[in-house]
Amino acid sequence: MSTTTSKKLNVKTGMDTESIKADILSHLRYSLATDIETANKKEFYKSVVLSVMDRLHDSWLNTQKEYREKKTKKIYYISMEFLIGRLLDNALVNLNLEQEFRDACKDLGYDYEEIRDIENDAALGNGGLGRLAACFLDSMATLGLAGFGYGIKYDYGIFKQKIHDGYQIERPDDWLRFGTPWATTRPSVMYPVRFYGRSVPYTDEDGHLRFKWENTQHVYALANDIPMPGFRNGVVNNLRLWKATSPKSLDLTSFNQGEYINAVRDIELHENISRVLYPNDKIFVGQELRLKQEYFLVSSTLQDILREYKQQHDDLRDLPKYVAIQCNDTHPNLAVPDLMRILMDEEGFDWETSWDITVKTLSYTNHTVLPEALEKWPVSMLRNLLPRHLQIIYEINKRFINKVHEHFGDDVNRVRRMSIISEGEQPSVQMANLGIVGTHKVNGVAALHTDLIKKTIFRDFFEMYPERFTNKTNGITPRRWLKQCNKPLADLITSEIGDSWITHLSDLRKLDDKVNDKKFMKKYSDIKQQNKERLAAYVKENYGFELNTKAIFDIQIKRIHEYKRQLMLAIYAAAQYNYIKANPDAPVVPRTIIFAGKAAPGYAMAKMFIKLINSISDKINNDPDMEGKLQCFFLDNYSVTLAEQLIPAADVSEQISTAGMEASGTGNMKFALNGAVTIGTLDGANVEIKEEVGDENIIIFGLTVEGVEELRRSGYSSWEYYNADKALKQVIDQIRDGFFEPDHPSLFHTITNSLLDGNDYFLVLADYPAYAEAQKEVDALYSKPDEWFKVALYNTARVGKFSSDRTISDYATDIWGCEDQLNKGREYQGS
Ligand code: Z16
Repeated sequence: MSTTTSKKLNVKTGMDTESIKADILSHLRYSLATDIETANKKEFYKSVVLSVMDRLHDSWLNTQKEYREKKTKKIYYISMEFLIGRLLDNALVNLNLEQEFRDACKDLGYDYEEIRDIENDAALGNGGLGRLAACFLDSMATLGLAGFGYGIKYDYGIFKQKIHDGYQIERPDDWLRFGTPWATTRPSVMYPVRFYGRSVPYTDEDGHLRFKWENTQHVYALANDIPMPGFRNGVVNNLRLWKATSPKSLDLTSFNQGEYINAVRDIELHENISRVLYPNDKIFVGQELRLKQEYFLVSSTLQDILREYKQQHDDLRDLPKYVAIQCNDTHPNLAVPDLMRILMDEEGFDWETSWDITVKTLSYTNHTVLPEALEKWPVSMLRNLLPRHLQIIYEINKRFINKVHEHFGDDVNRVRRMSIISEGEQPSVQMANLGIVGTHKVNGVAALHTDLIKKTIFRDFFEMYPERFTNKTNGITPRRWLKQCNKPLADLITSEIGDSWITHLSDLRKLDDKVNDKKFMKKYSDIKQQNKERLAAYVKENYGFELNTKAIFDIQIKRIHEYKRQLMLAIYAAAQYNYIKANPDAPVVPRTIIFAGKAAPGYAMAKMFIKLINSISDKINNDPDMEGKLQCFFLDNYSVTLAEQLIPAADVSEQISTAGMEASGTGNMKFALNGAVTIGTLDGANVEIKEEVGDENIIIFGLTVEGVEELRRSGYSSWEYYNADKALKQVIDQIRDGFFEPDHPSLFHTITNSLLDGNDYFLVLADYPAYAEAQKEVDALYSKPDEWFKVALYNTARVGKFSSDRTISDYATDIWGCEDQLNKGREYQGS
């Protein structure tokens, strides 16, 4: 681009309020064919975003140009989920244009907050895994890494949750109904993705046996790009989301009328591939449409990567030097056989060369040890849908099993455990095994989790390939999870220690000294109170319910799952109710317990937990004896945007999973950063949070991983715990006997049966007494506000490690081989 054009563009995309106003007006008129008098709020919002986009486009193009010119190594983060949430605040914070846009809106007669709230969340993810991908994009751009996200542009994101009579109801999330101004469709970037057909052998000119994948059907993947700006560094990376479109070459002239209508109707069938996000969290459901989605993502992304690569390089054997591909969980692991297929069938390489390139280019992240979550695609389904890939997988497995024999001798059980193909009634492809064999690095997401995968699910593989396993403790972006969502706290911190923390989160350690600064501590605690009141106003407005802002705000927000043990907090709430009823004059530390989270639509137990929480809440909130002492509330439709309101208002962060089951958790980090005190088990990243904040500044309780193992081995009996704890027994009896649901007294039997006759797999009863004790510690600490806020501040000050900037630097160094790109002078140095 010549300087003159870019100068001209810069005039149009000025950084002052007046030129922003002019652009908003111009977009109303020339992009949306309306004007300030007649536009509605949605149109005004769109014009605002288009004006923000104007201010990103030069940097977006320049960034890509620079990567091309410098032949920068590119990092591709492939993920079925990107839970990016709203983008407006984030873009303005990163461009440093918040005030200007605020003023522009105001001058044009709109309140910025109202406009911001028009935006639908881009909720293209289930939970932690998808949100992690979003934080990583923010950090890659902020660190100036050439990092690109690749995913699917689902028409429908995670379902909208409503609560009817205490039950979860799912509604479609039609987030694209009015389009999104953030995504740019790129007609020039479209690839065919093939399915079905068969693998046909032939002999090439050199007499080698080769294979062709023939008679396939195809759909097209069309690129939609969303800009990912770094924090005030001029970098704008890209999130490319693929939309499925039908083959364009329908020759409609040869059809008679009926065939024509049918052909047009069939377009929809092709487009169904990118229709909807599967709403399952940690349960593998072997649906063919999901497998199609996974291959659709992998195939289009690899075609795009290789096309780009070939424009700049001529030898594919250098691919690992210039490209790193990270698979977010096993969902994109068909990249292993697909890259092999491309290199052999299309590029003419032999097996060994192709394998070397593939393994060195790819790496895979594991996010859970729960066996029911691991993907195992039936061989029969793959044979039908991707016959050539299945053939390659069989060959990978054959060669791998030979290596296993070389390494371990004839150990049939080990071979059976390690085989990529599991034999049996329904032979299937173990996608995790494929990921370990076919990539150079496998990482866990917290220290404890990585230790566990080495010792349990991937033990055999660890013994064979110890150098492949590595830990990369998760992190969160401080831009969204402090600067944006908790502006009062961010401003206070900046006024005390400057703003370097925004990109160097460990600088928050400078706040350690402030614990004895009375004036500072007053401001710090006032901000928490102000955030609680802001949340209370929101709840009042949307639910007509009045939160007691003098109470401890005790919050558990995450997907509903048995292992996360929302049930334990619900039991605690009921036990507090019973205690207050029995001791009306006893002093209690007031508490407001808040839950939010979605249950997978097919997960009956999790849905029953939601109903139980709502029934207990009704009992508590409608009893005048609880007034000023206890409240319990379930907020519907948990989302990134809701988390941004809840987390800054939390006093207590509930992180109470059964030890060994939560791979990392990332909510735990967001709460600690915003000055909530964690009550938690020694699970996932809680272990590392404890190391950072110090034992006195976190409330840890319950069984450890070893304790859980030992208890199970020695013969756990939940009945013993039920009989041993009076308060616990009372609550379980109440749940079982219909106390919370008198019109349907047996409603919760599935829950109580799983706790008692089912022997409580998640050890809720085993941990309950320790949990109740820990909650007493919470009360005691909260009763001494000075002590409490010291602990809270130590949390804010000491969780710098959990910035996703640190996580990404670690990936860059140990997995992606692009550490040279870090800190190339583009980073924000503070002001
Ligand atoms: C998910 O969100 C996670 C794991 C998984 O297998 C599937 C989904 Cl949808 C979560 C983990 O539960 C959580 O502990 C972790 O922090 C997060 O992934 C990111 O690694």
